[in-house]
Amino acid sequence: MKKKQTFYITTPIYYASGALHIGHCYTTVCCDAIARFKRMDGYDVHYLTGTDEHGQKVQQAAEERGLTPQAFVDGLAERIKALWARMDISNDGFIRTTDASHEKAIADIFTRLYEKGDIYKSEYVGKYCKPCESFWTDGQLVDGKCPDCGREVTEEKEECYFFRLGKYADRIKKLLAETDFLQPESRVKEMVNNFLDKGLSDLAVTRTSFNWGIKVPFDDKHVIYVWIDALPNYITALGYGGSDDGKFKKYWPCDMHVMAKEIVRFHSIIWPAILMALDIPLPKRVYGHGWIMFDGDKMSKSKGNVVDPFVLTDRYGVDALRYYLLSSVPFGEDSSYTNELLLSAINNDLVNDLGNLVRRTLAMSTQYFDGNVKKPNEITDDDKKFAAGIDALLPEIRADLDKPHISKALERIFGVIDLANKYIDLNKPWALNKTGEKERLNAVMYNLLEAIRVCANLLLPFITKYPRRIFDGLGLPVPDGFDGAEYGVIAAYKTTEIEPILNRLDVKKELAELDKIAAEKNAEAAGGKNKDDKEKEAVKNMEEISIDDFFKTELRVAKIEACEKVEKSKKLLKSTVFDGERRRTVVSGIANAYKPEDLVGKTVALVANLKPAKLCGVVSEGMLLCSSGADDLPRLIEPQGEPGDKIC
Ligand code: ME8
Repeated sequence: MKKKQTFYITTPIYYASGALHIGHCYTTVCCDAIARFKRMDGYDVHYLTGTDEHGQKVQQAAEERGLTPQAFVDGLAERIKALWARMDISNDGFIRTTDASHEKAIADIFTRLYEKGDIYKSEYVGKYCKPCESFWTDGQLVDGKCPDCGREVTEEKEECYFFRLGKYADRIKKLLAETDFLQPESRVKEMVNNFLDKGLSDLAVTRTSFNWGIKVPFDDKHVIYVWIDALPNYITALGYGGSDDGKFKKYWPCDMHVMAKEIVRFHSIIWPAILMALDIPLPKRVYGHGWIMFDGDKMSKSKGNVVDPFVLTDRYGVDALRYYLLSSVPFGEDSSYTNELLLSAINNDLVNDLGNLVRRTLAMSTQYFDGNVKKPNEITDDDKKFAAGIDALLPEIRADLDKPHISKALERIFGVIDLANKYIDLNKPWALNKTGEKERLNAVMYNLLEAIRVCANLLLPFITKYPRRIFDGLGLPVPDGFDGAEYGVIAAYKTTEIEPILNRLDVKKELAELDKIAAEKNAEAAGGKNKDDKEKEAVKNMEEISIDDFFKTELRVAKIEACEKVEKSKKLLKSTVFDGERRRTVVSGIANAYKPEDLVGKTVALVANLKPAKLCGVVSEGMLLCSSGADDLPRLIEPQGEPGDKIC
């Protein structure tokens, strides 16, 4: 048997710092459509996505919630996997940068680059914000101040390791200017004008100001910083640097790294330089698509202007959101999201054009032939033109997806759907039935069923549910490839009617509903139940528990005997509490609500059997229970009783 050609495609690994939104869905669904298409087209595909879980922001976010970074990212990774399951993402791999195999491979890569002289130790000089413990570049500062908290920054030095990016500048310039490595073309100009022509300085690749990350193996004061940890995920996920690198040998070099434009620089300059330094072949293509904008702004977790894909798919189904994302955003360009656009794509394309074509055709097939339609012996010249349009689809879409012009591919399929609807109006099957022209009526129905079949076949990579139902209606198995994606393949049909894709939506009512949901969310945010809460929800286990599970938690009355601020943290207080038997240290994220001196003497509810965890360098041996209301301020639960009393 001929060996299949491989095709390796990746999304960025998304930060595990909050819930993902339809911007992330966009990249992931685009890659999914390409991966599914290639699989059906005979390729041996590997589709990788995952999560970027290290770094200062994740550490801070976890601490603010009183969680260990690991517990925090574990919860988010599960939530992200649930989103991809919801969106019918067919990824073959899911890498987390906290995977032991990744961490080991990164430590080895770092050592190798150091031994080779491509990483060296020096001093980083930059603008530092003390309260945020962050270095910023001049470009990141806002009015010369810290972009996070708005405070003054000072020039500071920090010992760190550098990657010799400058050494590879010429090779990278050639790569970008002389090959089609980076696409679309407009991104090449951005990279050359904004970065390469200005000269590439060496890149700081370690930090000492936080510790949630992979330690430099030979200098554990240093944590390997962001890009050296994140970018090689594309090879460590294939086993590079591990004991089984079979997948690396099979799938590397990558065929297509896909991402939005803001991280094209890292993928088209830093990533090739790292690979050059490691003597690893370069990926074949880096594709930087545009942004989905919301109210004229890039949709982003931190700006809170996100649209929740769970809400949209709950209301309209996965096909609707996948179709909207794939059809309404020309790949490479920015595009605005509005509820109106989503609803009009659903009503016009899915319900009116596709849904009606299928409903009408299957209903007529039942009515006129009891579902039995045969391949005709003869078709007219106009039918032949119609059939030629169907036959042209597969090669055209294949070419579109290589670019990859996904919305164009869908436009072509919906073009044939439109022609088929017109074909019904032109050939008037009801009139042929009336005049008893059964043979012609059979030919017309067959042509329509063939158009529907080929379109449903070609839609399978893009929308995952309804095309499968169409095959039920056609009385055929769902194809796993495109072998039959041409006119005239089926000798005889036995059709049945199927449930519609969706009922036509009342746009006014839906807009009001979506506005209501948004208003509720905004009200929550204004009342303090903001995105942090959503993230907290994301990491909460929402399953019901049994009474036995509940009793696994040991709750005790305890007394706070001493309390002080945790150095280097704005949110954390460190209390010494007496639990009736012993004194223990408990760290709580309550400094925004209490002064340390106010807490001394308070009787509190203690989770006494919590596994100790290190928060901002302090080992916490329990947790103090709080309630939290609309103002989002924690209020300590103050039970009655004496230290040591059980709470149950
Ligand atoms: O940058 N429109 O992670 P991230 C379109 N961890 N795409 C969007 C989007 C929008 N409004 N918002 C997000 C990181 N995306 C790093 C990547 S890779 C080695 C490390 C998509 O969570 C788009 O693909 O900020 C973008 O590049 C990515 O999410 C950024 O995800």
